[in-house]
Formats: sequence, C-alpha cells, structure tokens
Amino acid sequence: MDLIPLPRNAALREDAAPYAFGPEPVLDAGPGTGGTARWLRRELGAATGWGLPQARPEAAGEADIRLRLDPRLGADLGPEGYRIGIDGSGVELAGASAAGLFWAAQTLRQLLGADAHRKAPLPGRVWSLPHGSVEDGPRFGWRGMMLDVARHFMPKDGVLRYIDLLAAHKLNVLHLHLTDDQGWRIEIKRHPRLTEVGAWRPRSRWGHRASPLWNETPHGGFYTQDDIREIVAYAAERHVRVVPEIDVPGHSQAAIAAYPELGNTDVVDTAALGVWDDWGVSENVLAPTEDVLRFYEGVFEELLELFPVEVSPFVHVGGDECPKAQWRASAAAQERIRELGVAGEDGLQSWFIRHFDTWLAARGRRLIGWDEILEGGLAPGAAVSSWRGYAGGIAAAGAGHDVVMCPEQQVYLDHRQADGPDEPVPIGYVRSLEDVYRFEPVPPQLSPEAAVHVLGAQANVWTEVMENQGRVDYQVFPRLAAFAEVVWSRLPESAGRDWDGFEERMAGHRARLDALGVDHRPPGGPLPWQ
Ligand code: TNX
Repeated sequence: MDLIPLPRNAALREDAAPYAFGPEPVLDAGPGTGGTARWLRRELGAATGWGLPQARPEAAGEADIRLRLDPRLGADLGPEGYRIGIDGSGVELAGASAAGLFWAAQTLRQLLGADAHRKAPLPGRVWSLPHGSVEDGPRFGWRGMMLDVARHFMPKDGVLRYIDLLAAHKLNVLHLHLTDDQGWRIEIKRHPRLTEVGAWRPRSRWGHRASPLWNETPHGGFYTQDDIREIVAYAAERHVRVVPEIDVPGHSQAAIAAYPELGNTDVVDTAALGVWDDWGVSENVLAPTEDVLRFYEGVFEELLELFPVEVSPFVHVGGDECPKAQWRASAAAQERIRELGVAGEDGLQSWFIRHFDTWLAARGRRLIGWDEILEGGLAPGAAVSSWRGYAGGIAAAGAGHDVVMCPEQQVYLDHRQADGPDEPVPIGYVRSLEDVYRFEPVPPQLSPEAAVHVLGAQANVWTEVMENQGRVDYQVFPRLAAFAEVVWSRLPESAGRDWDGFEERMAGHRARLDALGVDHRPPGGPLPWQ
C-alpha cells in the first residue's frame, strides 16, 4: 500500500476482498479520542464527502470507523504507538495515546489512497480498505523540521499548511527560526520596533549573487501574537510541538536595526544600520551588557506566554555563528570579560547562553541551541542541535546532554538535490533523496549510554534562496518523506536500509504529494514552476 513512513508491522491482504465503505460511514469515537475524530471529520471528510456522524451507543461496535485509546499498546509500541485492524465489520484504530491515535488516522488516510488527500471529493469515487492489520510506533520522539521564516517570511497560511504536511509524514516538531540578521518575524508588544522596523528589509545593494529574486524587491512580514497563538493551537491539534527560536547573540542585526542600543555602540554606529540586505553572517552582534539581557528577558517573557509548555517544552536560543570581531574591538566588551572573569570572547558567548539556560529553567523550560553553544562551556541543562556534522552532538551526548541531530552534510534541505544546471539555486552539498534516506541519526561512535541522549533528528530548511512556497516545496519534497522514514521507522542498517523498497513506495507517495498540492521535485524533471 506504499505506506511512508514504513510501519513496524503491516499484514494487509491486498489479494482478498476489501472492506467497502458505503456512502455515509458512521464513526464511533471512544473516550479521549475527540481530537482525532475532529480531524477525520474535517480532513478525511473534505476528501470523501463523509460527515462521519457519531454512532448510536447501541450500534457502536458496528460503526465503520472505531477510535479507541489503549495505553497497553505503549508497552510494545511506545507512547506514540498505534494499532489498526480492518475486517468485515470495519476499521478499528487504537492509539497508545492521543498522539498514537492521530498517527493511526494518518496511516488510515494513506491506506485509503492518494485521493483521500484532496480537499474535495472526486465525483463517483468509492472507498475501500484491505483487510488486515498494522502495528506501529516511532523510533524517535523528536522528528522535526526547522523552517527559517526569517530570511524569507512565510505567510501564516503557509506555516499551517506545513504543519499539515509534517503531520502527514508523522513528524512531530516544527522548529521556527523566527529571527535573524535579515528579519524579525514575531510581534513583541513591549518592543514594537522589532517588527515595525526589524520585519522589513529594503531592496538589496548586493547584486544578483545568490538568487535572482533575493534582490529584486524589498521583503518583509511578521506574525502577530494572535497569528502565533493560532499556529501553536493548530500544531497542537496535530500533535506537532513548536520550538520557537530567537537567535542570540549573533544573527541579530534586524533587532539592532530596530533598537541600536542593543549593538556594540562603541565600535559601530549602530543607529545607521538597517535590516541586513545580504545573506551570510553579519558582524553586527549583540553587546554583552545587562541591559541587553533585560531586553531579551522581555522578549522571552512574551514568547513563553505565546508558546505554552505543553506545546513548547524547549525554547531555542540560537547561539550559532556569532562573529567575535566587535567584542574584540570593543573596550566595553573587554571590560565585561574582565568583570565577569570569563575566558575571552567565547566565554562571553557562553555567559549569554548560560544566563538564558538558568532563566528558562526557572520557568520550567529547557534551552536548546546550535552546537556552537558547546564553545566556552555548555550550560548544565542545555540540549544541542548538532548542525556542523556529528561532532558537536557526539561531544554533547557523551557529556550527558540531550541532542537533536541535524548535520548539514546530511539533512540541510536548502542544499541542492542534484548537480544539473536546472536546479534552482545550486548551494551546498549535493544531497539526493537516497542520501537523505541513508542518514543515520545515531553515529556509531556513541556508546549505548550516550546514544540515549539522541532525542531524534530534524531536517533544516534555510530560506535564503527560497522566496516562495513553490521553491520551499521543491527543496523540501520529496526529501522530507525520506527523512520521515529515517526518524520514524526502524530501518535495517546492516541490510543497507531499504532504499529499493522506499523508492518503489515513493511512486505511490508522489501521488499523495500531488493530491496534497505539493510542488515536489520530480525524479526526472521538469521543474514544477517552469
Ligand atoms: C548555516 S545552521 C546557518 C544558517 C544558514 C545555513 C545555510 C546554522 C545554525 N546557521 O544561518 O542559513 O548555514 O545553509
């Protein structure tokens, strides 16, 4: 049935007569299953035209689709596990938890066929399911994608659409990169200039270096606080956690453009700075002062209200690629190094991160940062996103810190997926669909005790050269489908994984992506927007 990601066990009788749905199937939603029932009525209802009314109590056992919670399934299949059974009486979905049940509903939709992913029913379409069963549960608890909405803003509807696409692939973490040199994308009431000024970037001075579209027009946009609340609620309904990222102390020129006092005013005229109109890493970084800490505490206070702990136990503080030249040149920064007794500029960086580690921990959250936060000493409770290869993650996990693997050599989806002249913007390493499929989140160097600290992995989507949804889709798909299988399924490493099987199943999965309206990269071209 071309299921992606591959379930742990599936015994489906495609040769025998299927279970055929009538025109008005009935749903029996057991206790605690209301969320998935609502999703089925909305999403599957749109594709099939079914209203899925609740079964009368005396006829509950005969309902076409029956939803149950069964925590005992967790013992074998883990907390997100589920079981599907299909026979002549209909289909029963049982989840070890509400999340497990929701993943079961995603599998049900895949079993119904590509058309079950459309937004309106095709005339005359009838629906059936093969008899049999599926038992499934994920390998990792952190199955994520990072979306950079700073370099190019993705309007709210696009983010909601991506949450649906993640859920369709049983991915459960959306890391939103909300701030960078090139833009600040979240409304902060007490610092309104962050979006009044920081969300808008002028036409570039830099010529057509990276992408023809980067330079053509001014660019901007931001999410209001209500937009964020909506995004978070939408994600929560789909069992997707959201990790908000506010990048400090580097990648901060947009904030400094809005509030020049945040910068190193004794070495640059920060009042003359605008939002950065190039890509790469700006030298304009935050000044290491108490006032800057207070300013960002204010930002994080509002952030914690918008991202409740149930949806966002982790808060990302960036910490990547902080150029140290201004701190070296600044008398004030050098004075700070002496006052704090820290080890030079790296020590200053870790002072920033440690401050927010303690601050977030006191509020019941956990800090996560890019692997540069290892430099100058890792804050005690911090988790690490290992992006510069595996080394940072190996060091952090060895020292007992939790790790999310996202090595750029493997899972940076801004990098090109083939070497041909027709690829939109040929940046980074060539990472084919097969390369992503062969990504292994737990490197062999890790001892079993250290490997426990690998929470999972995420694919990162940096958008310097992805100006619109079509470009994002093209870079992300179908590679995200391969990634989803890596983090969900227990793939046989020794057997070279199941690349051939995956490639065969991808034919069916591409039909689902088409039905979903995803501009995925076709195996042999042509490119969708040409
Ligand atoms: C490195 S990964 C970055 C990003 C860029 C990306 C481009 C990381 C923490 N920093 O700022 O967008 O490379 O591939």
